[in-house]
Amino acid sequence: MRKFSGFALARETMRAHKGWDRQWDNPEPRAKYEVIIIGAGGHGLATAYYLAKVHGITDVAVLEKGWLGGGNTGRNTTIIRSNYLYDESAGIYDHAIKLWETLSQELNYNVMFSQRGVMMLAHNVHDAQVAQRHIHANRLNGVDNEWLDRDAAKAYCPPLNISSSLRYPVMGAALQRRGGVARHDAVAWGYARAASAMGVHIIQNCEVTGINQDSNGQVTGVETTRGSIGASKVGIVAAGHTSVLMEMAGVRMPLESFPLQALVSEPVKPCFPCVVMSNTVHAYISQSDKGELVIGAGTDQYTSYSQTGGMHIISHTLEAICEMFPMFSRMKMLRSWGGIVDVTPDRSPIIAKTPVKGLYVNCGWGTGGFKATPGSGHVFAHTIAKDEPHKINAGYTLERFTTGRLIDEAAAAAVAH
Ligand code: FAD
Ligand code: PYC
Repeated sequence: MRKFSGFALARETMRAHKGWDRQWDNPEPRAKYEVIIIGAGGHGLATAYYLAKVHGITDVAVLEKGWLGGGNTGRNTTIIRSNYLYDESAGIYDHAIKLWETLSQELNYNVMFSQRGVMMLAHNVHDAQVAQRHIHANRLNGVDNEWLDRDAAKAYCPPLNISSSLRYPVMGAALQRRGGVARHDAVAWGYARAASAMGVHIIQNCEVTGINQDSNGQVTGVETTRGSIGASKVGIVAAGHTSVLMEMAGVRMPLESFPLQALVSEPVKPCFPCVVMSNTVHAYISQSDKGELVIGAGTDQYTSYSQTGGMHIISHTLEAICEMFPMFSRMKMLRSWGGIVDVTPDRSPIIAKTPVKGLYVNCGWGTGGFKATPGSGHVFAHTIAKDEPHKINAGYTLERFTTGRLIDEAAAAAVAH
């Protein structure tokens, strides 16, 4: 991957994104397609791309109620890592990192993937033990992760306050060097452009309002605000709204929807070298290529479809950030926003067939699905094309919530939810 610096980076970004809104067709919907994907976020667009690229299925429509990338894909804080505890998670998230590593070349679009390292702080003995358990489990799965003592954490991230007088002093950190960030909207645009070039229709301002089935329970298409559209396969990839759509097909989902917030500061010169997360104090931070500090909080504690969240959640996060990084205490907030995440009881996603023939679902990514975008699209496309899961998503079934074979990654989620 080429490394850009300063001015060259800005020039490259402008070049990559110039005319982005004209780089794919925005056609009228046809009466029928082979496959319909509901939701033009990163996961839906990646699914369409891999259906076309890997499986040769180009008769695909991606239906989006708003604008492409306007959901969580355009609202997230872009942290990418694969340092999860369980085998299923290591499988999907590391599959995704490997795809991230060549995604700009694959899409011929600079998604600005930057492997600057993700450091997760430990503030007490319990945190340190949990972090070390993760490190060992990750290594057994071939995923890089290493323990840094307090001074090594400070050397990796000089703005970090390691004073022992902090409310939650830093005792050390787990560092995944292959982790990092990417440019969120470029991911959506890159997949959209590449899928469109292979014949996929991306139809914005087209809300799905019903899912049609024949008398055998086979999907036959969808109702939308732009009329009925037929298809024998439909994939739902509509983070935050999955249970509403699945209910249209008569399936009740084990999901709850919560607002999750983030904010950015005014832009400043490069001063923050990596990504730092703390589960214990519910705060994480990185610096975007535009210079803003990107800061995120935990979810609100009540279910809601509002794309904003409680002020007390971000003020709690900012208290923690200012204590860990005192040099930021006088910076101004530029904007804050929220997205709706859907959360399963075991905090792991569902990427699966459903009880309705021809209906597939990809959801439940909670606070952490951006990092999975390429891997999720890749295995979901396989599931739809072959009508059976890829080995990487074989465990991410809907049935696990009735059989009890849970994955249970809550502790590795890194963001309270
Ligand atoms: P989306 O991008 O939300 O796409 C779903 C689309 O479906 C939307 O565009 C929506 O309009 C559309 N839709 C919904 N209903 C309908 C309908 N009826 N008809 C047609 N279209 C419909 N993850 C990480 O890995 N790292 C992070 O740092 C991170 N930070 C986050 C910070 C915040 C504040 C938030 C909100 C999320 C964060 N996430 C993070 C989670 C991540 O953003 C999501 O898991 C991921 O982007 C989901 O992608 P998606 O394509 O499934 O969903
Ligand atoms: O899953 O790493 C993550 C994450 C960071 C911020 C929100 N989610």
